[in-house]
Amino acid sequence: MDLRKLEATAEELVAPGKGILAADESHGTIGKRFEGLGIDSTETTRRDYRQMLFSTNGIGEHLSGVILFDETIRQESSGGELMTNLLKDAGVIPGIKVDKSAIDLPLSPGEKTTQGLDGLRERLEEYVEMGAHFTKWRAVITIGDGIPTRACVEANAHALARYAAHSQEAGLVPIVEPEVLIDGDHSIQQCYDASLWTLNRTFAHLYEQNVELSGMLLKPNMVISGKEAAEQSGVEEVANMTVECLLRSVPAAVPGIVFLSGGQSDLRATAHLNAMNSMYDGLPWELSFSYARALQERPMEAWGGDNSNVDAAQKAFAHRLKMNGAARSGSYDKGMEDAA
Ligand code: 5MM
Repeated sequence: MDLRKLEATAEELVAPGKGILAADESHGTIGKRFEGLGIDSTETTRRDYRQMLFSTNGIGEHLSGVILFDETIRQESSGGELMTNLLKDAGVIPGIKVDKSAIDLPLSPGEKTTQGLDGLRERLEEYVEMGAHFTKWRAVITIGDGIPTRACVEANAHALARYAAHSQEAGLVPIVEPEVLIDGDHSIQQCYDASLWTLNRTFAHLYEQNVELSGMLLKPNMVISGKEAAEQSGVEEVANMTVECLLRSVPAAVPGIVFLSGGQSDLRATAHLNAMNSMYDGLPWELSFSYARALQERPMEAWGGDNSNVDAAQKAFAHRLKMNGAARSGSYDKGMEDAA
């Protein structure tokens, strides 16, 4: 394992003013997002949509990397160029989602575990050949009546660590994503407790599997109240509770934390990241983004399945990238939204 190379890639992914686009929706997930807008999900529409994102002018200014889905890393653009080359031409690093999705955890109603470890070594070798430099694996933790259970937290933390070790062995930076879901009516304190537990156990397993912390990135949820909670957390409260939770669980050797947006509105996801970066100085890790919905919601809506809307969609995408690029240094202001 070339640790220096892993560290250099991880550092590039959290370079100042830049973040990651998660464009790794499985067929089921992108199908759901397209369906909500009346767009058919076919190999061609998925390609056209992602091609629109990747060929947006100047994306390299605020985008360090893109997480791809298996279909996309093998796909060519309508002009016959590999999709990964569109990214490379823009100065953006291609990465790949390598989990094979979350399934029900046996004997643990309401909980999930993530599959995909079998055959992972061989799949990673192929992704290296195809030009990937980093990988991602998502684990799902649900808050509810009596859950999460120890069985769920341990199973997911163990799988994340096994995946991360495989990824580093292959020379690919792992992005370890333990997501405590926003779904439910739980309080922000319950989210804090579940996140702290999950993160501490995840780092214990990463240590046991010999994962080099300086050659990985963490992709966690923010600490936030449940979507259906009567009392909704404020921006400063989310920033505070999130950073305090991370300070108590994420070793300083980890170069960066790239948040998922998890179903927050795009403006809230930007405001929360901005608040963390403006309220805290001298944190041991970079605080950045690896959003899917919070970057894609508006461009997807503007595109609407019609390639004659590409200009408007790319404008919406470039704008969200610029806003989150500013949030990286705490220099975002809501007034910047209207200046577009
Ligand atoms: C939580 O999902 C990840 C981040 O997206 P959001 O910012 O929208 O929360 C995302 O990378 C996710 O892993 C992909 O969308 C793929 O999910 P599926 O369920 O299709 O594997």
